[in-house]
Amino acid sequence: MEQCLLEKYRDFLPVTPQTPLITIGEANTPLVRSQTLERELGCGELYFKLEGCNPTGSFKDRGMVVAVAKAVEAQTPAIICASTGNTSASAAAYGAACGLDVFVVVPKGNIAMGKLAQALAYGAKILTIDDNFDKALELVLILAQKLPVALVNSLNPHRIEGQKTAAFEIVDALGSAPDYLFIPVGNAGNITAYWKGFKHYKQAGKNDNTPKMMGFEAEGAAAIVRDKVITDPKTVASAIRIGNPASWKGAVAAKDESGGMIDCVSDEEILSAYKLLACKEGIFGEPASAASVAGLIKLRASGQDFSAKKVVCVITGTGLKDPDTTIQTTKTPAELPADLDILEKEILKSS
Ligand code: AN7
Repeated sequence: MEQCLLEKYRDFLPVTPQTPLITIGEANTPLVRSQTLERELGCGELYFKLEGCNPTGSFKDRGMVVAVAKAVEAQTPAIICASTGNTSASAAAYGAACGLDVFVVVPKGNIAMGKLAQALAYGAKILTIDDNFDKALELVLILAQKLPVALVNSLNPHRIEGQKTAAFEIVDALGSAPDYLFIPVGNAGNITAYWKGFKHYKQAGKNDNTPKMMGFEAEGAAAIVRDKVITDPKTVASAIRIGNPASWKGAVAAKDESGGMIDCVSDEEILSAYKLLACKEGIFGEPASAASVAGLIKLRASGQDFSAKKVVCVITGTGLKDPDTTIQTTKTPAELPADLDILEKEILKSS
């Protein structure tokens, strides 16, 4: 049996002899080489880190397994988080696996259907508020102080510790760190975690180099890029509809220390990358995930040369989470009579 995340990377994680080595199959996700975009964008090597292959379909499971193991170790009876969807799905799953009560506070109307279905299926208590994610996080921080519940948002340092293992896996797969890491930025925990991971692995002698960290916010929620809190963030990529990122400083440090950048991409650029990724690579990521690829395409279009570079784009969550966006952004096929000739004509017409 494969070693679980908590066992495999225990020397790099806050794992003590008392920490339960829980797992529901997180991490060890594929790093796949591009089939088409590498050539079309003229990258030396282009890879996608498929974090949608985690058990709840997003990268959140890496940090959640550590946060929940530590909550169990501390004998906390319950966990709580605010979420745009993926954190709540992950918290609900790990909480269920460990017999904890799970409370998730989510913004009304702005969480993708698949994510809501997950929290329901895993039996979490869902508290929907008539406000956005930033307000949900604000409230949850106070509740976690008042009540005997552990906060499992990425302000919980164990989350960042777990999430940094994705950087370890990339180095292990490539034999070194890439030249560039493209990653979506919402609450900015993940970019902070990857940067920490690349630095820690370097200190341990696993890689000599570190990548330039290339973070991309959605244009309508680009607080870090604009250097101001966005009070009413808007984007089709509901996962990163966040106007006051909790790990703001971590993201800026990752950018500055690595010589990278934090930029933003429009909804149009996000949706275009989302479709390209599915149609040209066979990779169905959720809209927020496509912000990494949209960022790469944007920089290439502005003349940046990646021809001798190793580039990794993090695909943070699976597209199955958000079927509504797919249906709204593609053409629904017309219904046809069950007739052989008509079907044959249709096929010939489109081949
Ligand atoms: C698919 O679930 O914030 O910059 O509450 O679900 O670490 O926040 C999700 C964020 C990127 C941004 N891609 O990562 C939540 C939540 C996907 C995401 C991000 C999220 P961070």
